[in-house]
Amino acid sequence: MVKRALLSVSNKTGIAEFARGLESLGVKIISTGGTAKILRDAGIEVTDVSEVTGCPEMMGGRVKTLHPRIHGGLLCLRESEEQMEEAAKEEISLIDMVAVNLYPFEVTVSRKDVEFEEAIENIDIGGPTLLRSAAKNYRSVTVLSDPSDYGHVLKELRSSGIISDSTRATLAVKAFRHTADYDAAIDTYLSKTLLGEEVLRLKFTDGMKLRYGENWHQKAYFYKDPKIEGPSLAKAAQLHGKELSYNNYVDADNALQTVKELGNAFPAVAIVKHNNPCGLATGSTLLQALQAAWDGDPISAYGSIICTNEIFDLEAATFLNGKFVEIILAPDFKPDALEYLKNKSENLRLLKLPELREIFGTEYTYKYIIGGMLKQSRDIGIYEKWESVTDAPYPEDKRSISEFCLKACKATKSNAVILAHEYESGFFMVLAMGAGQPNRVDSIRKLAATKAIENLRTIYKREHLDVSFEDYCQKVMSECVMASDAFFPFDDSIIYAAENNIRYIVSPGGSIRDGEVIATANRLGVAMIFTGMRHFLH
Ligand code: 93A
Repeated sequence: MVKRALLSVSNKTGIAEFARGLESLGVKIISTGGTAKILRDAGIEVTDVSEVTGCPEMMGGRVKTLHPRIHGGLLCLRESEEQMEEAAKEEISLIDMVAVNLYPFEVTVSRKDVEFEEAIENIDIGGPTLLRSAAKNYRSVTVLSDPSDYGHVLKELRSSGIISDSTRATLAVKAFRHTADYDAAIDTYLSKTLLGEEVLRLKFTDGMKLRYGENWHQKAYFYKDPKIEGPSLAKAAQLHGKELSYNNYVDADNALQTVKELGNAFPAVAIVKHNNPCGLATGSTLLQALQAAWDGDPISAYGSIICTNEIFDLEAATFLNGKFVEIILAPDFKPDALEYLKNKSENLRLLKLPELREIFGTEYTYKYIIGGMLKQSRDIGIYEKWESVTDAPYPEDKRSISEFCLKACKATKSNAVILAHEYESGFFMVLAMGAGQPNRVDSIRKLAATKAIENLRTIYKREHLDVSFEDYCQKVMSECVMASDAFFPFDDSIIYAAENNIRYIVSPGGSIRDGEVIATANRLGVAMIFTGMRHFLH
């Protein structure tokens, strides 16, 4: 039975309707100053807290409800004869329901112009105390800390005359979580303003057990960040296929981040394998971009994760006939493509993420190492300057492909070297990449350059071109752009690049041997840009 309810809210949304509903069920209402006024104005009968306590609200409103007549009424154990006698002796009436929402501390301190005094006055003391007292005694008291709960609580009360044990328990946990978050926000603010300390507090909810971790013998979970804004795997809806694995999350996140780099101007496709975009391309259609991305590394694309900024259509779906992929992540799927892909394999995971075309809301990334957490701002941007450093001028019409190449480079594990090819006017593809090598020369010589030639051979055979393979290869390589994620420590990388007919190179620069590197580029007729921005990715 709910006989008396205390309502004290900062956010007055819906409070009059809620109080009216309670009144109609015979519940007596007690309220603090501002809330009482709103209720009276709405024609609801209210007893002031000061009448209950026998004390006026004092200290400029800092002390309103902090009184034994209130907290005794909330905390008294109904099943304890002794406590009930004590309550009667002290003229404490029981309170069965509390609806409180707190001074808006977090909103206040998020304002740039907030004064310290204003922040302090927005630390609610009485409100959290009410919530905690009510939540502690949840077996007898119903606690509402969120206006979105008014409706269903009233409904329950109307239909059954009581609030069920499970509703009270759920609301109590919610109230404690709310006060914990509230205190955490105060700690964060005061640590910074009073002590100059930054508190790293990350809150993840909805922990979901995964089948296994990176390997079968490892346990794994996925925790969602409830505060995330913009595109994120946490928001993707799975339309079909097997449950996502730990590695799927890692790779799909890379694919998402990589595609986001390319913007929304054209269809773009990233094909990710082992946390590297082995294929990346733009195209005039999704199919064209998909084919070009696939051509970047057809071998690695087996069992890969595909992400695109385009709605997945039937043409693209048909292209995947006979090809094994793990995940397709897209803003949406055309109905016929969805049907086709569902029939293709019962395991193929299809993820729909309408937010995929929106801007990322994430400012920082985190990495746990044993004993601590690393935090850094996201790697945003591709270059700080565009400085042509060689005798051979860097043509302005190579700027777009170079930017594409840098974007691919920054999504690829270090040491990363990317070769990009303008396969059709205005559309680019990763021709090959060298990733994850502990030295840069191997990324070029043993991987990127070798793989580029292999990939060109496949394309050459398929396209039945009218020139010799050597001529085709030389033409493509001499027009392509090579990007390096960090500076060249020696000039050997330039030599290997030139040996493979590469004539355009973008690198951050900044090595103590830059002079030597530039001199070698000049000697070999290579044009080079220094960007001033490194893109290590570990
Ligand atoms: O200043 S307080 O920390 N001291 C109190 O005793 C107290 N009791 C309730 N703030 C207190 N409240 C808060 O007042 C509630 O959490 C609510 O946010 C607000 C409602 O005040 P009013 O009804 O006067 O607008």
